[in-house]
Amino acid sequence: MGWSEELLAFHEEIAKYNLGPLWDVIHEIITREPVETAVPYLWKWPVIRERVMKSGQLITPERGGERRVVFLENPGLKARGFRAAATQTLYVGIQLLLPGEIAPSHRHSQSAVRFIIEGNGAYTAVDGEKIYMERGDYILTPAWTWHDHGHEGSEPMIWMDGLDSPFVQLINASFFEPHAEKRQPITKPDNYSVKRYGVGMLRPLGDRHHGYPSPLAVYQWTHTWAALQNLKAFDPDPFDGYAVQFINPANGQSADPRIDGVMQLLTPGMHTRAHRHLSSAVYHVVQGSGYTVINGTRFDWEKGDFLALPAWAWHEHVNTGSEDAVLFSITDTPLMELLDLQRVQEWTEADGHQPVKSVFEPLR
Ligand code: GTQ
Repeated sequence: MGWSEELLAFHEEIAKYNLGPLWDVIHEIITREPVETAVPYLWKWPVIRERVMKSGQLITPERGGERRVVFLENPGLKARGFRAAATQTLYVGIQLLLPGEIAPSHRHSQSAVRFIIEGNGAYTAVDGEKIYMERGDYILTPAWTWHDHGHEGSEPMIWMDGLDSPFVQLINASFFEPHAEKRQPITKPDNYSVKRYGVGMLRPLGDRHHGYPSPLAVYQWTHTWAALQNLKAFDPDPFDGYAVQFINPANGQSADPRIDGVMQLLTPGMHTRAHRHLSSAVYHVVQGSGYTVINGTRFDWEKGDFLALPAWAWHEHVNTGSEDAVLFSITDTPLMELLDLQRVQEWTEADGHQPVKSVFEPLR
């Protein structure tokens, strides 16, 4: 840095008193723009699925400290000692529940959302209601609600968990409590929230529910799929194709106040324009095949794969297959908006497309 001997001695002297010189670190603390900590990364589904199934032979949910989950760990964050994070703010785990098993009831200050990948016959009980999980469903476990999972079916059940745990850890806001009983008492009819709010635009007259948490706990695939198909009659969003956000039907806001869920459809040949935003995301490929260019690197994906998009990374999507490609993603957009930190920038050169400088080689 070119500091004089005298100044360096001063740095050492004040350090003894747990004090520091701003001039020595100001450009590390206040960078011109976000620096790459989490890296763009892709996990192949066969790699994940094989390990998740193997975990089923090695550990039970109870012995696993409540849940049997294999999580995505962003190598950029792991290298900095920040574990169990897919992006700076988002955690993603792949959970396995076998027939007859119970993942015991607990609650925590972290918000959780789930996307169902395979199997049927399992439920998640949230706040006194059993919600049966089916492929493609998006399910909420709002912060501090009791939740346990049970399996009444006959085949392994696999789903994606999305939590804001890295963010909650960063601000040291974690609270956790196990329920006194393995299974919380069921006080409502099965799929209660869908029966009352599932249509989405109608509120049972006299229902006093408003605001938080969403009165709808599960967004069933048939509705999501129909919404996307209907959107195809219109022009797609230039950056996201045909995309819908899961909202709280009582207030029109993001279904969970800290984690956004998005489902997007790319028709064959569709190539979106690149942009970047401060919010980060983790994508899961529901169907189809294609690639996403992130900061000039091409990430090829197909059904089941997971892709981490760090904060402030340029990205555009391409469907290279012959069927509609569908991407589910969770983002921290609500957090960034709440904190008034969100920024969005469009890539303006070459019709909105980045030059591709390298191709990512995923572990297989
Ligand atoms: O199912 O409650 O992947 O509490 C991580 C923490 C799942 C859950 C995770 C959790 C859960």
